[in-house]
Amino acid sequence: MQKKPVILVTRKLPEAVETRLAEDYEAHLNAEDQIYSSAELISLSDGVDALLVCHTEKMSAEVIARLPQRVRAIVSFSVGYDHIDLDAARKRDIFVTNTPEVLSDATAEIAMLLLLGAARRSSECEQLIRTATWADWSPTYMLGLQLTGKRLGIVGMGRVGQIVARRARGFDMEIHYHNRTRLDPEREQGAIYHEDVDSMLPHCQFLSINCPATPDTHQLLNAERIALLPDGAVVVNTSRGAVVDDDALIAALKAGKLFAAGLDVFNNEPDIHPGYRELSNTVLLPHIGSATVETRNAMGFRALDNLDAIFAGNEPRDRLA
Ligand code: 8YV
Repeated sequence: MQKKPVILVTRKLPEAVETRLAEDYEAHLNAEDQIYSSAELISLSDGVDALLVCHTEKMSAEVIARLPQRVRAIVSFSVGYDHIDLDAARKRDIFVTNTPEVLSDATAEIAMLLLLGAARRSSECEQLIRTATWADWSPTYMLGLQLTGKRLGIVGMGRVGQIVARRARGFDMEIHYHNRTRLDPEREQGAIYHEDVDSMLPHCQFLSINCPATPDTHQLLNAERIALLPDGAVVVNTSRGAVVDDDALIAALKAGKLFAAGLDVFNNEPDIHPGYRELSNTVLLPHIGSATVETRNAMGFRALDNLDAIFAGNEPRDRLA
């Protein structure tokens, strides 16, 4: 009988996914779910045919260069791939795959939650209840902003961005977007295209960041761009923290330039900029965009489909390198 490929699984995955992994592969699971250092990743890759990683594992050029020769694939349990140096993988002829599509709905739901939560001050309100400091009701108490009928700008009109647009249309929002390329009219669904982000920002009473983290989008939302937003705008981010300049966003939230922000992703997770915690006008979530049972199972199975294709000698569906 042919030997099963050996897979290093760097994080604990949903049970159904680990069950299939253990059936089809010699899977080295991480039952304790401890985060491996770069040195541990390299030493644990000894005798391994592929790595199944999450965004928590930084597969830098240095790490990839030091992986044992036997490693043929890095299969990521994520749509984002800013944690993997694709050029370094190509140089080593290592396959790299991600898990697009299956997490778009769940992530768009979190964007809606953040838009609503930031606009209606949900964290601040809940805090009042939890700390037993809710004193009274009054006509001017805890006033927020309404989404209905407002203008929403979307930076990055990929799969998630398009679903955010669809959901926001249900709130009668007018959709503006910036994307590297304009969508065809069928996918645009009446959304207003802006060739450059700076010309879109003055229209955005609400802004949703849905673009990937790349060198081009690094700190895209900086002090100059925040200044272009209308006073009292709301910003939400469900893509990557690297797209935002934390100091600039915190300063704008403190100064009242922005009404609120809703963030699911941060620079340097989980040791986020402490300034966010001190602000009452932030809704802060611990990177749970794709954290539903259905979606995490689907991400795992999609990663396994990619692995299966690679070890069957076929082109994996979600090949990045
Ligand atoms: C995942 C994400 O939970 O897929 C992504 O890119 O940001 C998250 O939704 C995470 O990356 C898992 O590795």
